[in-house]
Amino acid sequence: MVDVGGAIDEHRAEIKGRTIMLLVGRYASPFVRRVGVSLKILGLGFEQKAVSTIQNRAEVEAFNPLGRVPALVLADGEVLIDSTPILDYLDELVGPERALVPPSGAARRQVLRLVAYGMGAMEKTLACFIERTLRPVDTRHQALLERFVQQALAGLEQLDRAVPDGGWLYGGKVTQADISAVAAMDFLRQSWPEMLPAGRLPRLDALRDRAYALPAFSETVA
Ligand SMILES: N[C@@H](CCC(=O)N[C@@H](CS)C(=O)NCC(=O)O)C(=O)O
Repeated sequence: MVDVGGAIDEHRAEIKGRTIMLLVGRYASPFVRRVGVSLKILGLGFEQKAVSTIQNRAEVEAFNPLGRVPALVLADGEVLIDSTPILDYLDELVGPERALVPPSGAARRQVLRLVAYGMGAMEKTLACFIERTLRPVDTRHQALLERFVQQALAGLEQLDRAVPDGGWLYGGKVTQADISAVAAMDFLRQSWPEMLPAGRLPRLDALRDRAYALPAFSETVA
């Protein structure tokens, strides 16, 4: 939760009287996407404010002083930032039976381990994106770029190995591990397609195909 004072005032009209949650950010961000997919899987109604951190910087900062997405505005105007605490809140909201991360024990540890591979891959892909597209050409660091992509692929390779034949990553149903894996894979493929040709991570490709049969995934494509 953040202090929503000052900067957010101009968005009060939008926030006030809200009866459903507002997801701030675009699905081009894998962090926003994992929240969007989770909201849909859990059947929680929400609206989306598809702002860009580059083109709509002031608007994003009104919701999150860090200028990052996602943010989630709750029905009472409270603003949550950062995908992990947002998803933690959603799991709490629906209760342990429906939560996308198991509540305790070995099951929780395993799902969180897989989520960490996906999150790591997203973070390293974002670092590649910054290095390749935002940094001035003459200041780019080739060795760092190679390291970032190797790290992103290492996370995805771990996930690829963990996909069981014909199934989800853990426990026979969709968990946050699957959501984050698909978001991470799509992000690398969209940002740098040559790094992830079809067939390089075949089990993850199969998981992605299964996931895309669900509207939560197919309706949240960037
Ligand atoms: N740890 C954060 C990462 C969020 C993040 O880095 N989002 C990117 C978009 S992919 C962003 O807003 N970048 C803008 C910036 O940092 O200036 C989360 O899980 O939500």
